[in-house]
Amino acid sequence: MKIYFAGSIRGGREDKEIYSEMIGRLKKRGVVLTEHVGNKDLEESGEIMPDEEIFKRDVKWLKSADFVVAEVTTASLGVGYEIGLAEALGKKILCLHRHRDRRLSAMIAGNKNVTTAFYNDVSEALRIIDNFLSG
Ligand code: 6IA
Repeated sequence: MKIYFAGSIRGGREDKEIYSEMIGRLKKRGVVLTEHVGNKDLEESGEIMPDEEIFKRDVKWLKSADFVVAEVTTASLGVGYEIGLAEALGKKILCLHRHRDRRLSAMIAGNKNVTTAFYNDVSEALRIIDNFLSG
């Protein structure tokens, strides 16, 4: 099983520890194509790779993925783009959002092709991930 994990990079790295925990759980279930998103040393300035290469590589990975799991609490243009593309490609998509934080975009919350789940703490998010991958 190939899983594409999406999380904010240039949108802000406040939740990188949460991404890392989610990726750790996802790795028990399959191959995570985008492990770098949870890398704590990865900063907003970007990978040492031209943007065009990053874009091409990520689109190729997204096309090959069975599942897309996105943490969407921190708004990110890149993550929004990936979700839209994943929908167009007919992927199974789970978007996780922390309760009580900023309100989720209607373009995600109102989209019936996307499973949206709110969580209070990481352990709850990990349970949601397990259920989604098993369902
Ligand atoms: O707009 P954002 O940068 O927040 O978009 C984040 C999303 O786009 C993630 O889910 C990634 O899959 C993808 N993405 C954006 N930038 C990169 C990147 N280089 N490398 C890999 N995927 C990326 C910049 C990383 C750098 C900080 C070392």
